[in-house]
Amino acid sequence: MQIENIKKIAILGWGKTGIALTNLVLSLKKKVYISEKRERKEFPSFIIDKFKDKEVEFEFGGHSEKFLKHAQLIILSPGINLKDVSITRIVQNLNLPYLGEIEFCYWLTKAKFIAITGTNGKTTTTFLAYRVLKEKRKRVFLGGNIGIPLSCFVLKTKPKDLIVLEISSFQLETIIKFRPFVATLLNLEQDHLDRYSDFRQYIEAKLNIFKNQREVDYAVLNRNINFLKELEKTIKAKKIYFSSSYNENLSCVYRITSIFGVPRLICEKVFSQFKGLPHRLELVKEIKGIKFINDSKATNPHSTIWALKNIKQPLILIAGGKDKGVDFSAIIPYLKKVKKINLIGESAHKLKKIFSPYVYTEIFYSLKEAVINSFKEASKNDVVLFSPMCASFDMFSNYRERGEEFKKTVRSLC
Ligand code: UMA
Repeated sequence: MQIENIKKIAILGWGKTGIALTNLVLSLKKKVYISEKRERKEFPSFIIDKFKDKEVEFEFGGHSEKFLKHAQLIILSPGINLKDVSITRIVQNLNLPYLGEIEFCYWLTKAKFIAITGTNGKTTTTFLAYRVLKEKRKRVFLGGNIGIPLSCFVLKTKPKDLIVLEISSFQLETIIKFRPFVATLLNLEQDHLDRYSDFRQYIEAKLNIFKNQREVDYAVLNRNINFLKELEKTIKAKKIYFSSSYNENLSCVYRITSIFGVPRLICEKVFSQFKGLPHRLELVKEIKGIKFINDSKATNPHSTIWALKNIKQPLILIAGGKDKGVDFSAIIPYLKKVKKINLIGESAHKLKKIFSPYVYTEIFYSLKEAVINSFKEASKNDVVLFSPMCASFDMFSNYRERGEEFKKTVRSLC
């Protein structure tokens, strides 16, 4: 498939990725067809009009063969689930080539990719690897699942540049030739089991990160991962290991950046200046000796375990959200410091059943109510930790919006 021969491209899903892709495809002087399941009224008219002026065609309220048949290639947003029968039927019936945003962008650059995946800690690791490399080299780009679509900047990159990319299992499902120079697997825990039929399928998607690598490339691996022996056999790239006995994210950054000859001292300088990222164990405020911590990015139980391991004080935990079908009982051994769990969202009743034999739990109908009650119940030197262990989509558009709501409520408390 030669990009020069493709004149008409359909983009499925018009979120952050879809919008960035639209701009990219237009700048390549190709005709764009947007197909989006949400209704037209959910998008501001001025944005639609702006793209209509550029002859972009739209289909809202679902995806149809009739509309998509005009295209020669389909690019899928990461949120599009290829196991959704309505999508597979269209793709099969039309017999059109399809791929994801990462693969499409990969065609357009010769820069070297440092791709980082894993269940937890990938945003922090990606960000720190970027910051450290930036100390040594001028032209380093940051993007991917971290919230900056690759489509936004790929055309600015040159062959000697580095792209540090956080890459999710969703994005890895639709790669074909994408070949990172450095591929990193941080860890693997149960997640997204609402999209994958079992843990194995989720692992398979993640391992795609290594599939096109060659002997000259690098695979950065966690020595403490469960099935390391099995994994090693399938990897052609040079293997470099880090351990999770010390801080997993930092150990990994040392290893990634050592490939580019960055001295440890530079890493240490960057780590010491790093104040953490928003929505990840973020201290929002201390009121009457009670610390409020926003960990809205914790969208699975293992991420919440990380938070519980890192907080030493007694705490009230606020949790719950959209259930992704994962096993929550992994949290139980870490509940010793937890005085109470205040639950919200779609999974609240399920979580109550699991945790109430071990700790007092209560259900609230909004995050605001849960925060206000946690404040009433907490004592001096306690922590109120918002670490939902679930996705946000039952009550919010994303984890950032959820975290902002937590922070807003906390700030209004006194
Ligand atoms: N849509 C359809 N049809 C469908 C499904 C969705 O039209 O069948 C539409 C939705 O109505 C919506 C759009 O597609 O308008 C959303 O697309 P998307 O879900 O791919 O989301 P984007 O806004 O493009 O954001 C994506 C990532 N989201 C997901 O993978 C779900 C963002 O990661 C990422 O930051 C962004 O691209 C830029 O690369 C978020 C995430 O939750 C943070 N990622 C998961 C995680 O980290 O666990 C994987």
